[in-house]
Amino acid sequence: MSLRKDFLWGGAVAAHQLEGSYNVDGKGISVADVMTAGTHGVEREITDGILPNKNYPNHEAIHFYDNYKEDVRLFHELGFKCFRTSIAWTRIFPQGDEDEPNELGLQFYDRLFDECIKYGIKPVITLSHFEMPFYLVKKYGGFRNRKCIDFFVKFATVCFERYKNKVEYWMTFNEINNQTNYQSDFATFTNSGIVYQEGEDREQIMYQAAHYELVASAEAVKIGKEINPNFKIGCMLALCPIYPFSCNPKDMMASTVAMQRRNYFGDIQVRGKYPNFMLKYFERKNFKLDITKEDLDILQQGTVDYIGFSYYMSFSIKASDKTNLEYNEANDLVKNPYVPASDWGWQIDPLGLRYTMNWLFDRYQLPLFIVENGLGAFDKVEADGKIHDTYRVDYLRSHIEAMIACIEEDGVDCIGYTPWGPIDLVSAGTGEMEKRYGFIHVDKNNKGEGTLKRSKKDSFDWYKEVISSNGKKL
Ligand code: P53
Repeated sequence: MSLRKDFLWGGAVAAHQLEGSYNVDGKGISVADVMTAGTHGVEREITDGILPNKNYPNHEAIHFYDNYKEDVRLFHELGFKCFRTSIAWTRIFPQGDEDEPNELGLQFYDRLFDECIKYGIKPVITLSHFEMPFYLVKKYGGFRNRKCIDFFVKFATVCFERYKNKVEYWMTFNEINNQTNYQSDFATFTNSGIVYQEGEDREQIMYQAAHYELVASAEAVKIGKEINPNFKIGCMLALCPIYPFSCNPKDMMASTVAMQRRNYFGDIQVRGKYPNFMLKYFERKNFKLDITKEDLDILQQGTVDYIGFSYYMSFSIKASDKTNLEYNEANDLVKNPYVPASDWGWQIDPLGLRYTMNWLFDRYQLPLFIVENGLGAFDKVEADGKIHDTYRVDYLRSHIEAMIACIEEDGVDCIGYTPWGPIDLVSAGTGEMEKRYGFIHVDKNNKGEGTLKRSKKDSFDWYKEVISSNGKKL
């Protein structure tokens, strides 16, 4: 086994992190539009609407909305076979509960997809990538409300119908499992539009929202396949494997539980039903969840075709007395002494990608699609005016090597690789511009200053060769 001839090399972004033009052509305000810029260690602030004198980095981002032609041409120069982006929900349904979609928003994605297709680049589309309408948060409480299932399904249906001849690969919810970190205000807000009130049982609310999203995802898959049976619709999981800290059987069991708890979403999206360990957990916690017989039927009818996942880092866990029953992502994870970390503390572990691919393929036997991977790093323009980003190349090379070994030696079926942020963009986690992933540099700093001019980093030529040699020249 080796890389397929049609292996989908490309890059991945999300609408809110690069488009800008946040209030243009009828677009509504999304959850990303009410988040300020933070830094490593300083969380982004979630404000109640757009307030004066705050820095909202997604409002302008890198102005891809007007610059997409130049950027797609650069992607073509890199040799992209595909380009993963999302459709900003608020361009299509500005508030989220309208009867009719916004035609100007739909037209933007027609232009963008046509531009990609012109160069033979397949659009790979995420429907909901941390950018649900803020109005749905205010009026309905986000995905704590069952009504959001219908709003999402309507949005998905409109997109499937409109782009059925332009887009083949879809994903429903980006990193749907990130919200298991319910202690963070950020994760559940970006995934599900949840704003917690004092004293609420956050965990129960998260599982309820997650359930509605899983139902919405399944219903969308089902409808999508009716609209075009050739669609490939995947789930999208943030796969951070959680290793046992030691070979102490208790650490091993803690790792098993943590992996189950973080990744049960995939079990449902692939197999169409809740795994027993989750049903038992809900029972034990005495959660009162609204899960109906109809919901369970829909989950079975809308299973996915492939496993889309992001891989950036691995975690590890040390058992505490109560870990097995009360696993808590925020408290139980520990630093791994065997791997280095990025400037943002993300543990760099290329072999972990091979482990993860095996774990996913053993579990699901479905094709894998690595739809995000990369190193967020500070770049410096050197005296010769260029960025010599060897650290970025080192990171990507080691991960691609692990991926190819996994395909060739372990026989894992993997259809593509789209590293995160081929062009510098706004960080989701911190809102910074200077946490950069790109092969293409964008002249803009954390304060929002800069010309937005695009230029190639050293990694640009490197990745171009990787693609043209189909992974042979690394
Ligand atoms: P940033 C956390 C953990 C793993 C992936 O992240 C994550 C997050 C959220 O921060 O998000 C994904 O920009 C996400 C992208 C995001 C990318 O990883 O924080 O799908 O939207 O930009 C990188 O460095």
